[in-house]
Amino acid sequence: VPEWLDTGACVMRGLAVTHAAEMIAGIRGIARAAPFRRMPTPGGGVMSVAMTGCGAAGWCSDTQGYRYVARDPRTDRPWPPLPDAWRELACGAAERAGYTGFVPDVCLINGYRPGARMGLHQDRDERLDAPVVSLSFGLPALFLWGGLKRTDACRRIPLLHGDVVVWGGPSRLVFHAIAPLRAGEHPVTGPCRYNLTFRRVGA
Ligand code: MD3
Ligand code: FE
Repeated sequence: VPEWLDTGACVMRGLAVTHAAEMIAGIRGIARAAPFRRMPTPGGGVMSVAMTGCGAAGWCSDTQGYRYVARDPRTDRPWPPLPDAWRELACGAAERAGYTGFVPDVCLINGYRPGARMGLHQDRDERLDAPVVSLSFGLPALFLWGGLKRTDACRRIPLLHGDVVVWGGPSRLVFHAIAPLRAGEHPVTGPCRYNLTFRRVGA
């Protein structure tokens, strides 16, 4: 049952909960081939969130800026393949939100430990004509949902284990952030939160 946040954006509570154990096992497999790493930022800092990914490209940040790259800079190997079952789950979630024909080609995987956060940003490095589908697993997070201007006020939306968010169309460029993760233990992930975002990068 989609809960609409705004035109084009909705949360589907618990939609992925039955897939959690299998997807977390999949994340661990991907992380063996393409380890989680905290990336440098153009501003000279280091991100508190650890990242990896799978599919045709991976998102990278360094002192030069942000971009998608076809090979993992840490290993110089291609990113692990995007599992078909993951693509189908993301496509099905997009369809429930009204986005037909979404075929993601990348999945970015964020790993949060207590204290990790993601500052206010827009996602504009991939195709803007495709939606983004997000799956959350493990510890709860407070998601901050802003507007199209950086200075717009943010709504606070808790994201729990198994929650799915889809956003596209008029909401595709909304500013958003994740507040610092609170300490805790989750029965499936331990002291950790994972967020998977499915996106379209290529033609
Ligand atoms: C974006 N990840 O990887 S996803 C990111 O939980 C990112 O790790 C966050 O932002 C995370 O770029 C949030 C959930 C989300 C939900 C609604 C949005 C992202 C959104 C609405 C508009 C834009
Ligand atoms: Fe984002």
